[in-house]
Amino acid sequence: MRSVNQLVHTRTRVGRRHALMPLEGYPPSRLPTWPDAQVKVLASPALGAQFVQYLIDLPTGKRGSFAAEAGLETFFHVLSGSGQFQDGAGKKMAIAPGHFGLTPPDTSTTFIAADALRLLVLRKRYESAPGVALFRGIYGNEADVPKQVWAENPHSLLQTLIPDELTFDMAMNIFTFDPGFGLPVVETHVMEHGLFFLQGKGLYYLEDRWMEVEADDFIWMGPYCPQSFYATGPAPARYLYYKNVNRDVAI
Ligand code: UGY
Ligand code: MN
Repeated sequence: MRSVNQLVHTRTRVGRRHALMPLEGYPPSRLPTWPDAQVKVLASPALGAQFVQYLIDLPTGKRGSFAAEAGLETFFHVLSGSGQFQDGAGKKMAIAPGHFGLTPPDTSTTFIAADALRLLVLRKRYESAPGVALFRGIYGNEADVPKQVWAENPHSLLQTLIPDELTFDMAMNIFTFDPGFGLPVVETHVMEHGLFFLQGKGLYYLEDRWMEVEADDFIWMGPYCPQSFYATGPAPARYLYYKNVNRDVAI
């Protein structure tokens, strides 16, 4: 919250196929299954996205859950805090910063905060494909996921949290760019992104404009939104982004 002496000028931009939304602009809401949490709905179909992404602040000692819902898969990533995760398929794990998981459709997910948890959660309708078996839940910590040199440039590193296998219809990746480095072209593609900026700052190209971005910004990029990025400032820039992958286009 800004002080009463400050201006309300904003970097927020919402367009037909992109949005840049710094966190300060989201009023928190509550959800029936997360009664004690402050929830920010970062992206939803109302924006144009074909997924729902949440930022959830769960206070110490509290719990929240998503019920099993037909066809909906659930990804989570722990930004801060610690506690317990369990899903309706019997998976249980202690969670701390960097832990993530992807739970298959029709399975509940529950979180209990030992120390105030800040979670990113993304839910979408799983797209099955003929001859492709449904995935099993996958869980880990970003610290254990190798940083691979991306685009033949050791100043741009990519971590692929979900294996690039046909059974998965989504990617969740973390980019780390040294200052001055980024995407070498303006990309334009059918896949959409939900992007949470984790660290540092930089310039993001969205649609037809360069925009300043920094930690705690959320960006939605819809299909065919022209996009590019380079890191500025003294520290590497890191962002976690969702991408729908591995499926044909319904016509
Ligand atoms: O995977 C991607 O499409 C990625 N290079 N896009 C992005 O970072 N905006
Ligand atoms: Mn992209």
